[in-house]
Amino acid sequence: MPIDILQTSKLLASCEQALAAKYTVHKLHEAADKEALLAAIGDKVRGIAGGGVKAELMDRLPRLEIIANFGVGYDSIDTQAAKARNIRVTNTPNVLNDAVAELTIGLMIALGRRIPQADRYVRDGNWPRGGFPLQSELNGKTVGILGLGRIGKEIAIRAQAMKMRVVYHGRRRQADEPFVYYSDLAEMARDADWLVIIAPGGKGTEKIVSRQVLAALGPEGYLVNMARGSLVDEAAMVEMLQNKTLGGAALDVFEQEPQVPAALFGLDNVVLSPHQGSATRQTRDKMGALVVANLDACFAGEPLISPVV
Ligand code: 8YV
Repeated sequence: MPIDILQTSKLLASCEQALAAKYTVHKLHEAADKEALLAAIGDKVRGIAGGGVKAELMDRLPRLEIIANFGVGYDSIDTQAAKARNIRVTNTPNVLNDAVAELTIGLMIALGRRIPQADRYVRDGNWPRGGFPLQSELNGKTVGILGLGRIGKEIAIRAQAMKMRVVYHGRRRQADEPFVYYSDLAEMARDADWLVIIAPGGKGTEKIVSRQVLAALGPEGYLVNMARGSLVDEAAMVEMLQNKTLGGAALDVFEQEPQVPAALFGLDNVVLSPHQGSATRQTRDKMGALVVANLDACFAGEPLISPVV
């Protein structure tokens, strides 16, 4: 008898095919009547593929053994509730480091040189009337990385290739890293030209990029958020981008995705991106394979590949 799995979000076709080949998959995210689906199959489900899992859902699945999250960030999963119920949780680390780091540098150059705005300038036929305003470069600037983890380190390597000076803030100093450590985020923001956010979301980091930190980054400073919208005081950020007390922002993530504050749409000191750090075929394939491999390991009684709980 194939094992019953609950899928909670849309996954890549390759991942869905691999799951369907081995498991009986129930798609909660596609169910017109979610209650009815859970009532019908809840007591059979032994695994979840996808994120967004709260304690209430776990309680509907008494035989649940594993939640295999599609993504490195697992802030949409109540890990404490999982632990309390002896449910394992896995994520998809490492396979997306390069993709996210590449997009980070891409968005930095896009913002510094106003690439989307320049593209629009040409398309709108403005070039013959005069050149595009002069912009700024990355080289010679200091980038402060908030969260020097697996992805943060890949960003640091690439920032150095852009001839930037790298500093970082996190919970603790990392003795093996050559970069200057700031124990105080606002101090780092004050000293940096760029602040790149690549730390985990969740309660522990909620709005740590506060109005005060944004003010320290200042009118010449650029913010890049590749992590979660929850880390930033978004209302303060929007206001400060509008009145130019913050120089600019390149944003891949937002507080209420896919909703983006409409006030950002009219600003020319902003580059917007629809949460696509890991969104390449190459990387999403690897993430999907890791979801399947963790489920397979769990049900084979083998060690999980990438457990977080
Ligand atoms: C995914 C991400 O887009 O890995 C993460 O934490 O934010 C992204 O890679 C997302 O998790 C998929 O739902």
